[in-house]
Amino acid sequence: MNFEFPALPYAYDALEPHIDKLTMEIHHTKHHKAYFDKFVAAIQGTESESKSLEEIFSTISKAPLAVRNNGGGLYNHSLFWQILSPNGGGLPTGKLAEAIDLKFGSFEDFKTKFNDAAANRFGSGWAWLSVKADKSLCVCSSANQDNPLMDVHDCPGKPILGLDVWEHAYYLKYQNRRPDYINAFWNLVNWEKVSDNYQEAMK
Ligand code: MN3
Repeated sequence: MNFEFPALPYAYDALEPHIDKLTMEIHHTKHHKAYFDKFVAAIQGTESESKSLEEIFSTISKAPLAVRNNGGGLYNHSLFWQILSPNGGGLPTGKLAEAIDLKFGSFEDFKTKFNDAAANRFGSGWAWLSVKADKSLCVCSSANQDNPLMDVHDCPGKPILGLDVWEHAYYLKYQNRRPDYINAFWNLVNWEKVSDNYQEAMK
């Protein structure tokens, strides 16, 4: 079994005031942990046990819904914790900044597009910045715990930045004000990590 439940790379209160301690604690120890446990249970004794999440996602349309939902939940949150940081915010730099300008015109235009994807995702889901097969960038959103690595997704690619817009990600602090949570998110983005993800996806 090559799957593990990742520790949070910072303290539960480290993202205050933008994301509160209780939300982070419940999100990691209850929601993320439950996806992990249910995913492990769903693949036990199947050939998926020896595959990577990326491999599993590439044929997810043929997998049981429990694998899709919980495998997605495991992967998506593991990425999400990594691209947040108490020292985050600011602007991307280097090759990633160039690629964003090339694709979207400017960082502000990219941000508007990403915010729209996050705000307009009806119900539960995620907003993504991905690298497509042709190595260009793409902003999109997905329902539930789907992601751009899944063969069911309409904007396939390798996600390098993701935002959880399930109510469990923001409701305790922001209640129905999803746009306020989305705005606060930009103060936390770990652009160094997103740049690393970008370089990895460009290989
Ligand atoms: Mn979540």
